[in-house]
Amino acid sequence: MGLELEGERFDLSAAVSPLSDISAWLSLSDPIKAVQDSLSAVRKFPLNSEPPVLAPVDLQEVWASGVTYLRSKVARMEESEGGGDFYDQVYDAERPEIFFKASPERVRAHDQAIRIRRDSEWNVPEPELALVVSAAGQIVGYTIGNDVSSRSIEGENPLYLPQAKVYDGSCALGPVIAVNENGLSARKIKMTIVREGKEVFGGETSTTQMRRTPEELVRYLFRELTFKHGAFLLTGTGLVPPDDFTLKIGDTVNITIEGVGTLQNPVA
Ligand code: DO4
Ligand code: MG
Repeated sequence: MGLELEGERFDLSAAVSPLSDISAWLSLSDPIKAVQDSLSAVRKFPLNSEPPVLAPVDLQEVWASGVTYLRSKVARMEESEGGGDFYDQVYDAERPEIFFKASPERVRAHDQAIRIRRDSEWNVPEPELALVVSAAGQIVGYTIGNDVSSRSIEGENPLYLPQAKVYDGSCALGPVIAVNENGLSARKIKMTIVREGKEVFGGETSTTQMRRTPEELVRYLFRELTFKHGAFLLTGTGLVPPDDFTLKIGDTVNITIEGVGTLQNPVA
């Protein structure tokens, strides 16, 4: 694992052995303090080369929250062949929508290709703030998640949700984890989609539009599940391209979250 400090990169795993990988870090009792305590040791291990950017996940499951932004609720009610009242209900309900999104080997890193399903005609990226959660249930950092989804399969029948959401290349995470030292401040989330050199979609939202708090979502996820290696939890999308838009092979999706960076993925 590497650590970036004021633009310089260091070899965190060489400096501090409990920080050898993401699961070792997330199983510590206080992962944020462990990073803070490493700061003087890590400066002795600068990284002089440009290491490859891997997805910041090793053994963690990726879960996702849904219908946490008004824009998501409205889009899903419109696409749903059955009218989609349940989206309206879950938006206001005490219990949030939380679903399994990806096992680690299905997650794509920054610059790796995400995929659209070959049996789906309407496909979109979903730019989401992803919470990095320790084994103890503490939100220790943030990264960027892309919950790539089939709107046609999801709209046909809500029982098809796992097929709309979970398939090879349907999730990207990265490029880095921003350690959560001060809680979640308002962050802009921006997405552009580029096709043959031209921007075909651009939009922006903010985490202030989220109807639920990150802590509330994590509390529900951890109610009856344990995560000995920690977990990732996507917090839902507030950006939905217009209904006549579908992703195409060859597009590039760029998602930027303030304080985290930009996650870029070509579509295959
Ligand atoms: O209910 C379907 C999925 C919702 C979702 O993924 C989102 O709101 O981001
Ligand atoms: Mg989503």
